[in-house]
Amino acid sequence: MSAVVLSLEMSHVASTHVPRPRGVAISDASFYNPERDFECLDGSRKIRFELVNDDYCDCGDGSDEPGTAACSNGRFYCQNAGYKSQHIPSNRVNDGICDCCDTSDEYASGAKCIDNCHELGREARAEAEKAAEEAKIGNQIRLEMCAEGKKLKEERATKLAKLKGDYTEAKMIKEEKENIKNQMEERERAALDKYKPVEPETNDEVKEETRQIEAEEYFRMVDSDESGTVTVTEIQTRVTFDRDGNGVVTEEEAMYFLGNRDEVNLEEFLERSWGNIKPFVMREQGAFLPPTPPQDQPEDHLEEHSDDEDDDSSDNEEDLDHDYEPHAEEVQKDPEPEVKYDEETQSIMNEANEARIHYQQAEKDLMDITNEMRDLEAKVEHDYGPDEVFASLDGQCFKLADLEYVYSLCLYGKATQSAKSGGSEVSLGHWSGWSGVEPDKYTQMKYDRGHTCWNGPARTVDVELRCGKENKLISAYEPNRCEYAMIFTTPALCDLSVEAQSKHDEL
Ligand code: MAN
Repeated sequence: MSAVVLSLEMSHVASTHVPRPRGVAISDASFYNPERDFECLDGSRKIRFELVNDDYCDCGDGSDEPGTAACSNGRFYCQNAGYKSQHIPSNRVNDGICDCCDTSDEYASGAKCIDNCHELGREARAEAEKAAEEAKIGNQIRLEMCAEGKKLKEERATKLAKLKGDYTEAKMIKEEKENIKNQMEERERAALDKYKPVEPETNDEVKEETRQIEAEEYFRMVDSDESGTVTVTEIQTRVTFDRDGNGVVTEEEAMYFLGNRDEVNLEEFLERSWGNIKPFVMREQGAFLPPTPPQDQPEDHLEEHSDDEDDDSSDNEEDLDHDYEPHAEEVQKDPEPEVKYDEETQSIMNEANEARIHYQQAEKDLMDITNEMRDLEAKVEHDYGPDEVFASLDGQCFKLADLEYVYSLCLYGKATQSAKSGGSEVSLGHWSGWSGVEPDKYTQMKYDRGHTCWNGPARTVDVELRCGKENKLISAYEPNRCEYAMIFTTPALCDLSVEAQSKHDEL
């Protein structure tokens, strides 16, 4: 039998002009020399050449039986002329199933195999041509993406340098405005002092004691959660502290009253806050009597006057009084006399308000610059691949719908899933980094820290990137529960020099 098999092998091989036993690749032909004993490819033993392909497994690595199914771990080589040559496990030889398109694996089984290598080759070539055409177009776009990426990098560096200058300037302006504001507030406090009711003559000790009692009472009232500290939030809930009368007690306004702290305890309140708070509380309570209270004016006149004031005055003081809701015991009283300040005090208050507004604007400008710098710095840190090719994709989002969900992928941002049936968007993950293995680092990206699955892990996405003539999300699925996979085509990966190299390796 072995002689028959051997002769068959050699005659088959003769047609390829390289004499080698059946199932041996051209590249391995030199190991199978009929003039010499055969040495198993793993070097484990030597056998007579006649024992190669004798349908009996002698080598541990199966290398003596490449053309029979005698070894469980051998490999059979199909030439597949007209298509791609390949290796199949040798135990599939003559098993009645056609594995090789040239039918060579079923040489003695009687299986009716048809040689369709040429047809497969034609199809593969057509596809390769299409892919090459796509890669050519993609490569052109890739070059444009690189140019855009480099431009973006330069623009970002220039912008960052400018912002650093702006930051220094904005910080100076803020400090300047803060100084002006502090000075104006000092003047405002002094001016408002004039309006304090004349207190009966008391000695200093009694005065201090009264001050403490009053401050403590106020502290307890404002400390609504009775935590022992008054916080910015607690201050913000009281209209008394709306200094500029715009209807909102800003954090900055609140901090002013807390002596630039987030929260104060009673001791600190007495020391730092009460001095700032007191004039406003008194004003709220109507303690600053107008120099000439319109006592004998009829009520309707008073109201009219008050409306007029509200209408044509941008003065915040009036707004503040207007917003103020009296306490229950005060509701019984007749309409409170309109608090009027002398011209100079009013003008100081207006100037103080203006100074506060300018300071707030300067503070906002500085904050905007800081935020912009932080965003830019994050972008400068990003790895945009060779020649910044992926930079222009930063922030771009791509969507894809299947039967149940709409998936979205924002590059360098986050990936989401929205059920078509409604409900809130589910985060599948945030940009984590490139996860491909060198030298193909830029063919995989990872998004993680998505919404946690019920009784499961936080969602993650692995994105595979492929060369394509457009940036497009072409596939999104969930291979394992809460582990998602996406395929994204991009011209960024259509590098013709790399393409040409891999084609060459393949054929
Ligand atoms: C949602 C979707 C699914 C996911 C389940 C897990 O229905 O996010 O993709 O598998 O939650 O409970």
